[in-house]
Amino acid sequence: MTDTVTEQSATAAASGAAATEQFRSKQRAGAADADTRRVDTLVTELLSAAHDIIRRHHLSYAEYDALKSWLIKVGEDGEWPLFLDVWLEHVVEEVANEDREGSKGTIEGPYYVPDAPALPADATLPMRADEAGTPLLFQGRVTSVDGTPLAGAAVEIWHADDDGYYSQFAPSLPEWNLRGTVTADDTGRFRIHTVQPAPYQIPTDGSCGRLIAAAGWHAWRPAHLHLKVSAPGHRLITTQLYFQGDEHVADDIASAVKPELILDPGPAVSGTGREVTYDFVLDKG
Ligand code: MBD
Ligand code: FE
Repeated sequence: MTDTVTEQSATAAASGAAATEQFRSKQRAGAADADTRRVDTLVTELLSAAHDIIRRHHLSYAEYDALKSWLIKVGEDGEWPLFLDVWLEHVVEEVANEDREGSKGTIEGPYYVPDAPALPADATLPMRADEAGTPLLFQGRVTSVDGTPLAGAAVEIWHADDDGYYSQFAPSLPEWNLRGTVTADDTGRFRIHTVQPAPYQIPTDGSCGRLIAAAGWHAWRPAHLHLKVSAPGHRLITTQLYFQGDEHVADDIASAVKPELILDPGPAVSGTGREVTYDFVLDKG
């Protein structure tokens, strides 16, 4: 999968195909065993919401055909993962995490790859020798909701490069670039040296890009770090962290920003780049 994609150009279809393949290879618990009544309820309500919109807005056959050809193209482009994660996942996440007391979560998005290289508590993410972007030291501590430090917690991190591209989903990036699985030390602390990611623009040449243009929206997500933080006996949190001052922080196309998730890095103590501290609090479970 990875090799094929890195040989292709940075098209919506190439990153869509990689995201579709990545999703197929992951097993979400319970995905296959929904019961008949639940499916009946959900699908009936979804369809009746659509029927209602058609009636209220007098949908024409021309519009119906435009919808049909667009839906076909989403599949051809492999952009279902992108479409769903940008426009629906934020509400799924809201419902899934409404009972948490610890750190806020947000959407996973289409570009997570499990099993990124294992790194020590004080680590530099895999990156090119000439990796562009402001150096960023992201450090903090993982504790339980009762304040107990979580020794050896796993901090999985992945983010876009200075051009807004993710390794494994864009051409000519080394595998695992800017991805890692950091193990916190025996006081739950971690120090991750990386570079500041750039804002992410949804591919404009695919079906999601066509929708955005047709609706007169913009295609941007604010720059962000993606994280999954976990420890034994605790609920894994999937989250993202954003940056104060980013022009898209207030109008993320994926509606995934929360005020608690905005970082404000200062100058690095080392004298090079910036640094910021963010602590994760995990719910028990
Ligand atoms: C991303 O990088 C992302 O995080 C989401 C949710 C959707 C598209 C691209
Ligand atoms: Fe992202």
